[in-house]
Amino acid sequence: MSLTLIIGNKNYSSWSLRAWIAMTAAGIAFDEVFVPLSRPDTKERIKKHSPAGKVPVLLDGHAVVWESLAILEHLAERFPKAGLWPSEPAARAHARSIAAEMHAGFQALRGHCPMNLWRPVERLALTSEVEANVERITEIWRTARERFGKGGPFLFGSFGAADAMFAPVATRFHTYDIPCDRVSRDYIDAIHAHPAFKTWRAAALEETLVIAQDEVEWPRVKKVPEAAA
Ligand SMILES: N[C@@H](CCC(=O)N[C@@H](CS)C(=O)NCC(=O)O)C(=O)O
Repeated sequence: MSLTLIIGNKNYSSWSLRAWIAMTAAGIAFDEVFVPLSRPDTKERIKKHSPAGKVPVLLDGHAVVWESLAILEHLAERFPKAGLWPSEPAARAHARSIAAEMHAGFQALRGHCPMNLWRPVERLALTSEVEANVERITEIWRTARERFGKGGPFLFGSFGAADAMFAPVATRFHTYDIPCDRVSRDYIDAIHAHPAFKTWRAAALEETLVIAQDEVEWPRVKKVPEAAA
């Protein structure tokens, strides 16, 4: 049975990136359907697939799965050998906890520093609420790397569902030049060096659709020249 993933703009859609990178990194084959976000017909087009009207949406035969975390759980169940969650129970419990914490939180960072892969790296002043998010996120990354990350550069060693949840967060740290510790910076670099992320980013840089609310310097749109990417 073939899988189809409905996604939004690669430059901006952080939730779409989560499902896409989990599938791509795990070598799960799927077809991709792009629905441009922030258009008059966006909701209607997504609602043809999912009642929630948000991307990502995974179509798997008769199953329709929405909400990025539910998609990751569905994939982990459907492709047990993909290793989306760590095999060791304590590590797996920890991975699920931080993935859920990400899914439910960090609104200040998400609102202040929208994912915007074509914006040149430039420091942005942060609010105290965003700084509190940064503190907690870097604590999450350091703890996972120190306790469970010995087998590779990702939170639990090899790339998995928890990394998929935090990948867009890592791009925000990079894009807005958010100061952080060495362990966190190495993790951010590992996400950026992952082949699946590079593929997504290259496609994002080719997009032309602009979403004003995600451009923090609006009406100026700062876009890195592709050659310099
Ligand atoms: N909690 C959802 C969030 C999904 C979400 O907010 N997606 C945005 C794009 S990144 C969206 O579909 N926006 C379209 C709209 O609200 O019309 C998840 O985890 O998938």
